[in-house]
Amino acid sequence: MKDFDGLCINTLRMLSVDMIQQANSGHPGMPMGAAPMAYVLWTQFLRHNPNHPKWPDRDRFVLSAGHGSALLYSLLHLTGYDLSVEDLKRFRQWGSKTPGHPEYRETPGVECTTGPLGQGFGNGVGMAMAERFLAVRFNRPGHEIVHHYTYAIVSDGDLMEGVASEAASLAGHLRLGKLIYLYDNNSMTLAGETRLTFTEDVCKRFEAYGWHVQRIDDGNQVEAISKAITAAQKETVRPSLISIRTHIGYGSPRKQDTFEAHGSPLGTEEVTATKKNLGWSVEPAFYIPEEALAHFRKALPQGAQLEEEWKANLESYGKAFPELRKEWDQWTNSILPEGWDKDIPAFPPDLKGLATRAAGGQVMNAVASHLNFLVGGSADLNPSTNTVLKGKGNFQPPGPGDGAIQGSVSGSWGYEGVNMAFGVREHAMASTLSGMALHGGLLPFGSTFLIFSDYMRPAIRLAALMKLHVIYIFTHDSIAVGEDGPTHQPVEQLFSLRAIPGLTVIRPADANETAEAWKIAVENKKGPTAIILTRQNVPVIDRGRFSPAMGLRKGAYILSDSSPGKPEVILIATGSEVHLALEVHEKLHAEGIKTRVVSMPSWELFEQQPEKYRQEVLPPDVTQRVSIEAGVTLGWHRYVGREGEIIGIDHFGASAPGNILLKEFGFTSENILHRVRSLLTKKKGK
Ligand SMILES: Cc1ncc(C[n+]2csc(CCOP(=O)(O)OP(=O)(O)O)c2C)c(N)n1
Repeated sequence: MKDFDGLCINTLRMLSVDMIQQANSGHPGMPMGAAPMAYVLWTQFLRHNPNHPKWPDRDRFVLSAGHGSALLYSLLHLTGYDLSVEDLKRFRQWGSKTPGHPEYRETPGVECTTGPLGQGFGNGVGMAMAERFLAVRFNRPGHEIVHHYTYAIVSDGDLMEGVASEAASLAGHLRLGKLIYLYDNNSMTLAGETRLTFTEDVCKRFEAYGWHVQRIDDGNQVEAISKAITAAQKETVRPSLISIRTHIGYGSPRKQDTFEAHGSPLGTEEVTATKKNLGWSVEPAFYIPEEALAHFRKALPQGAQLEEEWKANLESYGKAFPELRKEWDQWTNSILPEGWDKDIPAFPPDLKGLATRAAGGQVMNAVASHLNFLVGGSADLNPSTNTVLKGKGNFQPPGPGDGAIQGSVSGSWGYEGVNMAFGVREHAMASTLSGMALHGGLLPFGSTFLIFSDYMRPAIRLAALMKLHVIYIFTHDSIAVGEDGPTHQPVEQLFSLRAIPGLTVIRPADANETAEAWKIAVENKKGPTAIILTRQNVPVIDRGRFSPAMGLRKGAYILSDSSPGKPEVILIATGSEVHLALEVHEKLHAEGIKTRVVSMPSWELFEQQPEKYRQEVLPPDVTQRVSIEAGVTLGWHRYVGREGEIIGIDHFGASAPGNILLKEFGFTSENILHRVRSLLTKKKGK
């Protein structure tokens, strides 16, 4: 290593160490060991513009080992992003731009929130998928407006996590040649050496996934790292993993190569010892040699020039292909084209009914006919979730393909296809969807059975935290799934999804509410939306007789009311239970009991309404309320109050035909009627 490289690398190391010491909290080991690879990548390869972190054709960089955030903040400061030394000094403090783990939207230049290991790995794969899709869609000979790499630094912990294995397998299959991951192979995790837990041959594993794998034995070898990244770039077909042997806590006399270096500040004595050991001046803290800073800051003029060149390219592209340019602007600014929803069908009343998953399939195809940036698919469940976008091709690597995937998609075969086959990899599906949304230019969706949302939950939570525009479609939404039995029958999933802050959960009652749900999901740019759909047919509600489905936009609305005056009892139902509420309403009405039916497809949307509206729908003085939902009762007291009745299911389902299960578990109009009557009697008896 040249002395000058060493100086720059030690600047990264010591800035990170000082940040962590000042905060008295953080993870110094990883930044100290991985600083050389970060230095090489950021000063020799990464095409970015610190003055304009959102430039669309920048390379993406993901620090998947998010606990090493101090390294990323040091890089951002040194290369000239809007992140001052004062910000570094406030690492992990209230209101600072340098939170404990990198957080998207909080710090300029942070491409995604990381920390839960493995997620960044999956996000990066999604970014690389987006790059391929957009490149094929927009690039024309001589006019390459999409051409960038996705880089990540990944750690032992990342590669141990299942989501990374899923995503790696998918990336290998998809031949994402512009994905380049640097593996900080330091043989140490939080609690000990990897020989306790992680003894497989990682490189062979990645080779088997179809990755291009290189090994570097000494993580301080700047030239070797540089050569390996160049070789990775030249490999245009396979994604690349460069396994780089590093030393956690490099330079610390007492803590290097120990797990103590992983997650605790070195301590003042050890900081001093480390600085002396590396030939660094002990004082002042946060010392940045001028020549090192000047070197890192070359990113500013270089980045500006790269972006200028790209803009000029985009200009000439626009002249040659004005229509495409218009589309590019629309996609990258997430602008919905005029009339995007005009072909969404209005479903006529139908007592026999239609499964909302079937309605959903029709609706999303109508949306997709105008919204070409809607991309996605399912975790091997397209024939069941009805989420094929017909005739819009399969997102597959170019090459031999018969043009059809059995039972699901037909059409072209290449990166231009919008139908993404995620395979049986729910977790990677969710994580890559987030990566696509983070990349920009696409509106991604993914689907599976509601029960398997549990397999996606960590990634859904992060999508909500990052406020990403992603659509999840979860079908087979209750015990009515039937014969497959309790393993496949969601009971607690609806509620557990509602518990995620920022996730809008919508469980439409019928086909027309499903259409409204899709409109909301497409328009809701403030965070992810989950649309929950039935397997079984549910009646299409007669909107001439009952209120229009547009009421869904408010989360809950009065579907039917015994007028005039206030109701005696309010039935609140969601999804497939709404038609039951209507049946019960009819019977109560005939008995002269004033009843209101409220369809409540979305708690989150309802909570966003003004109090006045909420009180109109659920007047505080009408305390006799009954909720009906084929899921756990947890939480429903919020709407039925202390005196209300909750009809739900607080145990697992069973294997039997769906209609039998609904009957056995009390989802019949008779049982509901019985419960309502006893509620009314109880009240009178008081
Ligand atoms: C999903 C998940 N599980 C557990 C943790 C807690 N954790 C943070 S870092 C870490 C060990 C990581 O080891 P490695 O990835 O090798 O990082 P290094 O020790 O090299 O810094 C663990 C278990 C986490 N952040 N995410």
